[in-house]
Amino acid sequence: MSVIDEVVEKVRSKDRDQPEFIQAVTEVMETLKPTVDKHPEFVKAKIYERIVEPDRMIIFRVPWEDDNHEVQVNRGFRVQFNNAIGPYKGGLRLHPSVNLSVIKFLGFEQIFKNSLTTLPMGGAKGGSEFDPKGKSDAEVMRFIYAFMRELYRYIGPDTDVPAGDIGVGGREIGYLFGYYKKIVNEHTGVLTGKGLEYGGSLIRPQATGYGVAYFAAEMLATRGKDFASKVVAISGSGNVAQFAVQKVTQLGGKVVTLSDSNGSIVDEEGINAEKLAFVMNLKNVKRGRIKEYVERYPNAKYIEGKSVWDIISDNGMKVDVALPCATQNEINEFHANKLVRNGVIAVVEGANMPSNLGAIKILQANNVLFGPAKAANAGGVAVSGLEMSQNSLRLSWTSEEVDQRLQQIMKSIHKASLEAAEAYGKPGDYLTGANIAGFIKVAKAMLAYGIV
Ligand code: NDP
Ligand code: 2IT
Repeated sequence: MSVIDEVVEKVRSKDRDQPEFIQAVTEVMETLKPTVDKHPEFVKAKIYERIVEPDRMIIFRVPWEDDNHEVQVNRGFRVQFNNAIGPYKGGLRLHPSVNLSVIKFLGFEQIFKNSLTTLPMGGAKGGSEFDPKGKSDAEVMRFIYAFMRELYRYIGPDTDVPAGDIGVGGREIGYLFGYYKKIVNEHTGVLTGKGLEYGGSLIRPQATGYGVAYFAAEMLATRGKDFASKVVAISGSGNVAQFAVQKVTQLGGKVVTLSDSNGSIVDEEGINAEKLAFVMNLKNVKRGRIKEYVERYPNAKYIEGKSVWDIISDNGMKVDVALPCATQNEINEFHANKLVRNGVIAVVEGANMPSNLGAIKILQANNVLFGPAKAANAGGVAVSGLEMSQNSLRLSWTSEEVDQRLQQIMKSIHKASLEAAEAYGKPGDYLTGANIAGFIKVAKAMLAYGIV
């Protein structure tokens, strides 16, 4: 049995109640196989065994009072996975599906993603099964204060710097930062995704979605193609999806789908800038549902209970590029086969782990350009890294400057992924390339520290 198989086996048996974490470990470890022969020093120092074990996992009670003065209790998580190359860094997710397995998978992925950005950031993730949907602003604020009342002792600008993820946007970061500042009495860059008035970076809200589009454009260019006149399917309708729509549209593509956890819309005429402004107001200000899109734009269709990938599969809808931007495991083998049959050119992941292992294999076997999450959606955390730099410098850069750096970083991740894939015998395989390129830097740093 190879050292990689042994590590995966050990995780399967030790963490058998953590399917998402096992999935992420399997995906990464399988692709690291070519590193084993080239780096006997990693094997000897048991780097593969060590990297799947988090530095620490913090789980805590979050008691708060709802608007009816009833006490509610949620569970908070922060998994500080690896700080070999920089302070822990990664988002906070508020969604009913959050559990230890989900946070561990996200924290594990974040190690390699952050390494790929070229910036000095370790990997972490946190969150709670608290559901912000249907809660008043006051309830969200009281929950967040209670969450930070415990989290504050484990984080800091040189220790661990959380940010947003599903269910955590500008409003939540404001409450988190405000409460941290109050109890620690320090105005420091302890969170990213902050408002511009109190240390945030221009382009951070846009960064993940823009980065996905930039990365996809780089991938298309390797086949002499671009976004012009391409039909693009995007899932989700949150932060990542919204700015992916914006950039893809600016690059000449036509986005025809969006979704939320209740259903999906198809707009064959394309979601143009005006329609996107409607979606942004609907989701970010009114906190409404995507089905309201068809009340405003009756030529579009809303399909309740179906994902974007279900609809494409059921109707034989032809799309050139697919950008899953909602959540994990949206695209399964069935969807992947249908996408292939309908002639998809590229599947580029905006969400974290939106394609399951079988789906990835099918897409790659059929020569579809497959852009893995940790490379394609790294623009968000990359600009978080730039926000940290600006906070340390006590300066702020212009949008042009940050966007320029974001574009450079996405280009460099694309190049590093292709080069590593080539060097380790898997030319054109972005998944293998991204995993190896991200891993090598972290592994070398771990090696330098000895056995800690
Ligand atoms: P948001 O909360 O802004 O939006 C999430 C979107 O996905 C919403 O439309 C939501 O629908 C939908 N969604 C969430 N969970 C499910 C589910 N279980 N089934 C179907 N739809 C679902 O989050 P983000 O846009 O920030 O995050 C989207 C993805 O991108 C996540 O995988 C996240 O980890 C990843 N990501 C985010 C980054 C960031 O900077 N924000 C950076 C890199 C990756 P509803 O409104 O019904 O909840
Ligand atoms: O998955 C991710 O990379 C994020 N949610 C962004 C993390 C960050 O620290 O900006």
